[in-house]
Amino acid sequence: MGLAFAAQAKGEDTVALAFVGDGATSEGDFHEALNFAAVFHLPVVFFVQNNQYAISVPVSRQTAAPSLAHKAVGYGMPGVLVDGNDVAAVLSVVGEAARRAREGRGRRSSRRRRTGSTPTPTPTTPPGTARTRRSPAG
Ligand SMILES: Cc1ncc(C[n+]2csc(CCOP(=O)(O)OP(=O)(O)O)c2C)c(N)n1
Ligand SMILES: [Mg+2]
Repeated sequence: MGLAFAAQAKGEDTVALAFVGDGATSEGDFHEALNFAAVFHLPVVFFVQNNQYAISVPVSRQTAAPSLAHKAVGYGMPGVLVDGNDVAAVLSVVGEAARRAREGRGRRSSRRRRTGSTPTPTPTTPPGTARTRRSPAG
């Protein structure tokens, strides 16, 4: 987050990739980070590695959301569910997310330079799927 914030301030072409586990998405810090990143259009991609357990707590006991990707919607950012064992699919999804992250940074920067106004929210996009296995709370 800090890296992405600094890169944005310096106008660098950097995207931060943050890795967290499924259990981490149950913690408050995670939600604050997503909110901050979305509001300020930071060039950061949150990669949630869902191995179905937070130590011994199964995903079904961590969230009632249809998938962990749905958590992105509440922050106005796209969420994509992808099969982590499909390397090509992961590469494609992360590449696309990085491109979006860069564009978000660009929109905010150019708008600020022209008008100095507050950035408008990113449109809400329902979680997509990319060659994914279906699971109750993937
Ligand atoms: C609702 C909820 N609050 C708190 C916790 C506690 N918790 C949060 S992160 C974590 C352990 C880390 O889990 P994860 O990020 O999935 O890493 P892994 O254990 O898979 O390495 C635990 C036990 C929880 N599982 N569910
Ligand atoms: Mg886990």
